[in-house]
Amino acid sequence: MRLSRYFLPVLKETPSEAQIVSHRLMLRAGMIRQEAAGIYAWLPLGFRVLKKIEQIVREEQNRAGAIELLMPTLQLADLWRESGRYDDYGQEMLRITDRHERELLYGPTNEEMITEIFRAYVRSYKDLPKNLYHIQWKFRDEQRPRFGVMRGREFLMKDAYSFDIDEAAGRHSYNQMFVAYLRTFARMGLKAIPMRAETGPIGGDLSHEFIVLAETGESAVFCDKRVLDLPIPGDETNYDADLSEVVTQWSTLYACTEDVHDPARYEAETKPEDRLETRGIEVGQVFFFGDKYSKPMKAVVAGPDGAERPAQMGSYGVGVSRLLGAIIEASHDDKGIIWPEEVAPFGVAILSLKAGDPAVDAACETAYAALTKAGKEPLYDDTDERAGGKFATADLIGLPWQLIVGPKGIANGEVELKNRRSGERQTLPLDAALKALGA
Ligand code: 5CA
Repeated sequence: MRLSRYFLPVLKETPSEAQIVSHRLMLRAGMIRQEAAGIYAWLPLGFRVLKKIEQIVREEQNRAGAIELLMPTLQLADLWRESGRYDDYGQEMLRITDRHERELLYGPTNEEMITEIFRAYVRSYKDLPKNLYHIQWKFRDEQRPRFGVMRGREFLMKDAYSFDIDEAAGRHSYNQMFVAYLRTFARMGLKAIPMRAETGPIGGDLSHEFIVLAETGESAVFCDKRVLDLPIPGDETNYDADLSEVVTQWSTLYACTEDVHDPARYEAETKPEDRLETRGIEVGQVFFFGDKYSKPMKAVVAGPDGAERPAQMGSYGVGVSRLLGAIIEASHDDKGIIWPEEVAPFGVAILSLKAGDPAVDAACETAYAALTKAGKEPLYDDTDERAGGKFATADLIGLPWQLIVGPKGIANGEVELKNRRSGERQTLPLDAALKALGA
């Protein structure tokens, strides 16, 4: 992409309404624009990162055996009356009436709808297990939308729903998602710790929140810090095998959010030098709730004995749009964002220090073509802005690499390559720089 043709409305000033660094940086880097409290337009740069995050989530869901579909944002109120949650949900639910006076709502979650779909088609244990997911916008009329995309009212969630014949099989589905989450967040460069959690309006008695440690997080957390060094399951993970060992390993050391924190247990189970008390951002939550929805909604399946029983269910959410904020909280400096390679909106910034200079233009064009061809998604700053402004923008938007092309260097056939994270700079021939970037 050539910056002269792109839409990157960076802000020079720090927006005063933003209280935390990720919100400030997302506004300054021209990634999002607030359209109403807790409701954002995703500007091109923010949208690219959102799509990268979504794709990682999708790949890891698919790898774990979940199947993607897409449900609508609007749901019938009557469906929610079947589970009894229409009245329970309260003011967080956005209720809408259509021209025929039918009551609708903008979905805050999809347990009811997926259960309705499941019961329409599945009758037998032979069709189980099934895990269905979608990546769709949700609406929760949060009392205090804040921190930008971190606590929005409209936000993008991946939500998966598992159906099994009995509790043991249901736990295996839970474990599959647990392991998939460990891998998903690690691929984004995050350390997300599973912590025992309350189940709130979703229900059930088994649940873990996946928490990224950050001082600006909304929940206080207490954990044994050895949990930070546990290994992430690798590419070779077999999701059909028994995963309970991995889940046990990750859920044995003390790790709790304040809602379920038990000071006496904490003291008994941790050594003083291992205690870590900080704050965290919840980027995902998994639930196992058995027949909470399948029973009232009559989603029953026949077992091998012919007898019908309600399916055993779990649900598994990832805050896709919240993850942008969480990643920035975990990875930035005083100059701006530092994107992990896997989610960076572009792979490399090509900074032309003298647009219009034939030798500089030629070198930049060569680099742009080679990097594009190699799939490195370069963002070529071909504007006539002064060098200082280009450096500041490049640091602010945080692409992993900067390829700096100036007239003096090019006279010697050389360019500069800067790593955004380490700040390390190397002067080297253009060919060598392109090679180092994988082109
Ligand atoms: N149905 C279940 C799992 S599919 C569910 O809704 N779980 S949840 O309530 O925990 O939400 C899933 C994830 O969505 C949370 O872990 C969080 O990362 C994200 N999330 C929840 N509320 C918001 C919000 N207001 N803004 C941004 N992300 C949110």
